[in-house]
Amino acid sequence: MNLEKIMTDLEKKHPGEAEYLQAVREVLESIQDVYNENPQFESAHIIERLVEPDRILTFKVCWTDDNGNVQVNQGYRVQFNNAIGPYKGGLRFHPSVNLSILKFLGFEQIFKNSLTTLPMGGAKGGSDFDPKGKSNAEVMRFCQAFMLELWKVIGPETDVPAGDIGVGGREIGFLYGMYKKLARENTGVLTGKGLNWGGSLIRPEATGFGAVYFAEEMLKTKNQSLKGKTVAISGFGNVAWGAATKATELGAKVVTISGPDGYIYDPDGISGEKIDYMLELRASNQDIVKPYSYEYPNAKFHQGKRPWEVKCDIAMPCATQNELDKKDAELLIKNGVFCVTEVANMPCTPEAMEVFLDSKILYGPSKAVNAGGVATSGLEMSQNAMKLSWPKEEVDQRLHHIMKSIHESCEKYGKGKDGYVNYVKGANVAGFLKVANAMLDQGIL
Ligand code: NDP
Ligand code: 2IT
Repeated sequence: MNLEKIMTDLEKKHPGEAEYLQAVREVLESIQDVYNENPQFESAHIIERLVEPDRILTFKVCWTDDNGNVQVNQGYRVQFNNAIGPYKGGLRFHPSVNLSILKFLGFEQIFKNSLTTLPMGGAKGGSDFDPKGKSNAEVMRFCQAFMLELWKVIGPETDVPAGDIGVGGREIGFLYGMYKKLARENTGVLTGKGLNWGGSLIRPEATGFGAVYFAEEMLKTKNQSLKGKTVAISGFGNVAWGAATKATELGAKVVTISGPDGYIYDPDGISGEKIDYMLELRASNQDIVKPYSYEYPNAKFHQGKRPWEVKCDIAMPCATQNELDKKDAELLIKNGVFCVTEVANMPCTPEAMEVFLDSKILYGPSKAVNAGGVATSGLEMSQNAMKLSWPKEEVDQRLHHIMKSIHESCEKYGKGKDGYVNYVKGANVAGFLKVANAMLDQGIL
C-alpha cells in the first residue's frame, strides 16, 4: 500500500475535508501491514473502494418556524458500505454538520459496526439544523420535513438510521412518525425508538454503559478495576450520562462534566440525583453546565476551560470530535492518567493519540469503546424483526458480552511483541478484515 499516494490523491479529490481525511489516514496507517501481507486485497482495490462512500444523498429541508418565517437547512445521508449488512448509523443535528464530518463518521461506522459481531454496514447522516432554543413544534416540523426526503432511501433491510448529537428520543419519535405515514409500514426502520413503540430497553444508556464495560476489560488486563478510581468526563449529553451512571455504579468517582461554556469540577463526585440533574440541564435547551455550580455549591465552574487539567485516573471524552489535543494529552499524562477511553467519536486529535500510545497507557479508540450504542441498536433491530422485546437484563447481558468480545478482538490484533496492546491498531485491523473479506466474497460492486 502506498499510503502517502492514496492520501494525496484523496486530498486532491476532496479538498478541505479535514475530519474525513483524518479518519481515513488513521485506519490506513493501522492496517498497512495486514493489507500488504494479503495481496488479494490490493488486486481487488479494496482500499480505493472502501474509502469512497457507496452514495451520498444531499437534500434541502424547508420548514416554517414559530414566527411564520421560512427556514432552509441542508440534509444528508452518507451510505458508506453495506458489505456485511444494511447501512446503519446515526443522524446528527448540529450547526457544525457538513459533508466532511458526516463522511468521517460514516467511514468510522463501517469498522465499528463490523466489530460489534452483528450484521450492519456503515452510514451516517444529519443536518446543520440547530435544535438549541427551538420549540417542540419547531423540532417536529423540521424532523417531518427532513423525513420527507430521507424516507426514499431508508428501510428496515436497506438503511436504518438512529440518534447522535442533537438527535435523541424526541427527534426519533417525530422522524419515525413521518416515516410510518409515508411508507405505510410499522417496522424497525429507526433505532432508539420509544420503549412503548418498538424501542429496546437499555438503548438510551447503551453507549455509556458499553464504554464502561470496555474500560473494565482494559483495566482487568492490569489487574485493576473501576473501584475507587477518579474519572474525568467531558460533555453532558446522552453519552456522558450513561458513562457517569455506570462508572459510579461500579465504584468510580466522576468529578467532571463539561459543556461549550466550560467545565464543572465536583470533588464530591457526580452521582445519584446529580446525574439526573445533568439530564435536566441538557433538556433545558440552554446548552450550558454553569448552573450545576449554583445547584451544588461544592462544585466549581471553570469558564471556557476543558476538564483535561484535573487530576484523574481515567479520562472519558464524551462530547465531540477533536476535543482533546496534544497539550491536553500531555497534561493528563503528567497528572497521572493511566486509562483513556474515547466515548465520543474521534475525540482525540492524531497528536494526542500519539502521546497516549507513546506513553503506553491503556488507550481505547472510539470505534471499539462506543460500539455498545450501535450494537444495542442492532439488538433493537433483532427484536423488531422477531416482533418481541427482551427484558432489560437480557439486553444488558448481550451488550456486556459484545463489549467483551470487542475487547478480545482488539487484543488479538493489537498486542505487540512487548505485550502492549495497541487498541487503535487492534480495532482497525479486526474491523477491516471482516469487511474486506466480505467485499472479496461478493465480487466487484
Ligand atoms: P448529545 O447531543 O446528547 O451531547 C453532546 C454534548 O457535547 C452536547 O452537550 C454538546 O453541546 C457538547 N459539546 C459539543 N462540543 C463540545 C465541546 N467542544 N466541549 C464540550 N461539550 C461539547 O450527543 P451524544 O451524547 O449523543 O453524543 C456525544 C458523542 O458521542 C458524539 O461524538 C457522538 O457522535 C458520540 N456517540 C453517540 C452515540 C449515541 O448513540 N448517541 C453512540 C456512539 C457515539 P453543543 O450541542 O452545544 O455542541
Ligand atoms: O456513532 C454512533 O455509533 C451512533 N451515533 C449510534 C448509531 C446507531 O445506529 O445506533
